[in-house]
Amino acid sequence: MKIKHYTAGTLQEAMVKVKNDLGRDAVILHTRRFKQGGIFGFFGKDLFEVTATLEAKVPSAGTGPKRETAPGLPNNRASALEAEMSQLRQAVEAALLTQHLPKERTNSKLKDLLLRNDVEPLVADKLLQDVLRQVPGGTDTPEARHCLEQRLCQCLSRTEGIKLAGGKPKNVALLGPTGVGKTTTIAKLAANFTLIEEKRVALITADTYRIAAVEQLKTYGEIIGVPVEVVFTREELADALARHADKDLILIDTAGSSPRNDKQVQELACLLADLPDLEKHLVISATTKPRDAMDIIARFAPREGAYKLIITKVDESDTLGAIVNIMYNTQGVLSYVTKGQSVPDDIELADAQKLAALILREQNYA
Ligand SMILES: Nc1nc2c(ncn2[C@@H]2O[C@H](COP(=O)(O)OP(=O)(O)OP(=O)(O)O)[C@@H](O)[C@H]2O)c(=O)[nH]1
Ligand SMILES: [Mg+2]
Repeated sequence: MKIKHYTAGTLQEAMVKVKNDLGRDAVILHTRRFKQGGIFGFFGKDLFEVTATLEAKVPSAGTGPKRETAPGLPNNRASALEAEMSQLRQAVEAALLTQHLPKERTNSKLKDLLLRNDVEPLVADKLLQDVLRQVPGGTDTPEARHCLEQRLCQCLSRTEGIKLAGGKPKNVALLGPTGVGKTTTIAKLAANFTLIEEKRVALITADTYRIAAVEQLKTYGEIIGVPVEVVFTREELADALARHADKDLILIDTAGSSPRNDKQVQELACLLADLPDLEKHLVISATTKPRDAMDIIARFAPREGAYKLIITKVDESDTLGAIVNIMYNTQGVLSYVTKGQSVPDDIELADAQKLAALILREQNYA
């Protein structure tokens, strides 16, 4: 029996060497991981060695002629080893299979496009699977592209801005991490509802962590011509809301909190808990890393569907995939997209068709 050893940086690479050299009938006899180089076993490079042969076919347990037990090994130990080898072989073959899937499935132009847009690989795969179900001919056709656009639209279709209540004030609080644009967005909304829709608006800020934050909102209030209240407690917030019962819209600014700071997140939740008819809009920057965005949503809006999402700074991000990831993975409703620092211009209602088209054309709002 001719036994050969194959070494590589990963087990998969070593197995590819085995398959290339011995073909698919290679029998794996042994695998091991070892370190090369380094000092006293430290800092060495991890390597994998696969020992394989072509000639000694190991019959599978329970089938074929009765085989002889390997010398020195009791019967049950030999079959345990055999089972282990068979499992290893199956695992390696499965790994090799995914490595050599037809290009169409793993590397289509549409998938590349989604990945370039920072859509997470898993989300991209799921979207393309849906496309393939409707257009079985493959993903690199105009039909598939059209179908993907529709699928993206569907994924982004939960959109709704602020709907005024009529007869009583609509209370809207913006919350989210620091510096994402909460106060600027409140100014944009206040200006649009006051100057364009001619509604009565009041602003309340609960961001008393920084003097500058209060001054920032007061300045916007003066320019737009709307009253601004500063509150420190839940009771003061409830009183301020009651004082503006004659308004159409009351926008509440909150202090930015780190999602990792439990105390801040808890304080914010307490401040806003049980307020009548309060609509919460979670503000997330389009530049946020996908994993961080999911973390922010989990921390600030743990109850699914109980919040709307404002995506800010889309002008600062090259890609819009972050919005797809969030909408695919949550039940949130998109309300607004902000696209610059200019008040009141740089805000618009979230529009699923526009977002889907921008993603497919690899364009952004800038
Ligand atoms: N490019 C860009 N900048 C924005 C946008 N929205 C806000 N900004 C800028 O982001 C910075 C922070 O905005 P703020 O509104 O103060 O953010 P915030 O979330 O209230 O910040 P904290 O109150 O400190 O948590 C400012 O320089 C804004 O002009 C946007 O859509 N695009
Ligand atoms: Mg602020």
